[in-house]
Amino acid sequence: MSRALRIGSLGLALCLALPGCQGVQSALDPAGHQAGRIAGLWWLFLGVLAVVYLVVLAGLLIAASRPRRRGVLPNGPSFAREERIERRLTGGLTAWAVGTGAIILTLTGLSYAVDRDILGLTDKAELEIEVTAKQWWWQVKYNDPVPSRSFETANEIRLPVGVPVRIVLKSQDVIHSFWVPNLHGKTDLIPGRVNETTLVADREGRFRGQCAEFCGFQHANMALDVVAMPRDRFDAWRESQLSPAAAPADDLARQGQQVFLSAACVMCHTIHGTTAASRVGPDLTHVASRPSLAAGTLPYSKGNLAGWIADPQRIKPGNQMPITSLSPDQLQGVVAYLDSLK
Ligand code: HEC
Ligand SMILES: [Cu+2]
Repeated sequence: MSRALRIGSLGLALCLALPGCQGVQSALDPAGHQAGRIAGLWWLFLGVLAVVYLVVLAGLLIAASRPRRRGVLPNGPSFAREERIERRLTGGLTAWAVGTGAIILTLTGLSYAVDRDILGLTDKAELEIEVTAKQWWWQVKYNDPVPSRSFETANEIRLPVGVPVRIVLKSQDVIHSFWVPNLHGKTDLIPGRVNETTLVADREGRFRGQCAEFCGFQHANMALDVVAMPRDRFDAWRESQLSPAAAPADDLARQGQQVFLSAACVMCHTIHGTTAASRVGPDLTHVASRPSLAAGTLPYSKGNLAGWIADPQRIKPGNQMPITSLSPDQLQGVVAYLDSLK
């Protein structure tokens, strides 16, 4: 056992020494209770199975390197000697079988215990966030018992540190899978079915997640971030998201708002405080406060926003947003308007 642990910690040390192993997206850098239990189990499996592997290999090497006995034993066949060898072999094989059984049973029992422990958080959730997967982005709704205090964002989940949050998982089209490795294992999102998982973050940070079930052409561009923040900052953020969109502050943005509300954009997007109230695409009420566009495809910047609106199909071919033909002036206005929606 101590040997397994030593091998485990050697692996961990090696892993942490490699750039990219710790940091943004790794099941081996747990930031939440469940991910911690899963990582612990993973290291234990690795350690135990590595020892088993080495023992089997050593046995194989010893057996292969022993000279083969040829012909009759020097002293001639001896019944007592055969019997001794037979007894030793039987003892050895029995110990091996019992050992294998014990290891398998222990690992199974521990997996079960970890599973129970992880599920035990379900009843403790204090907040509820509904995540609907779509080809190829995540709609994120913060449900509140008071409907007017519910709001919607996209491709980013914010949580208060230390508070278990129930994540209700739905899919609109095909099977997707919700996976934020630093916080928890995977849960599938299945059309016509509601699944649930619970997330809790033990420390502040931004943890990258992604769709973990191949769901079509742009599956790889279906990322989401989980941002864990202190409770007071989370509450302040929540209040800011609840406010309707900022009114355009200058002529360019005002002209941009007009274009947005008269072009096709209004058929698919919501901006609270305006007449745009469609839910085909992401809610844009506070789009400029998000770190990325189109589910992690582009980092948020004014230039990328313009590039996306000008030709979303070049940036993320096959996605559900068509090209809307806008004149350069109209595009400039729309970008100025959306960029003011902090
Ligand atoms: C047919 C529906 C449709 C129309 C019309 C449409 N969009 Fe979209 N839009 C979408 C969908 C769907 C996405 C998400 C694409 C993805 O990430 O796969 C999206 C994404 C976006 C995003 C990125 C939001 C984010 O948080 O990632 C912006 C900004 C945007 N649209 C602006 C516009 C503007 C401006 C117009 C009008 C010129 C427009 N859209 C027209 C459906 C539409
Ligand atoms: Cu997906």
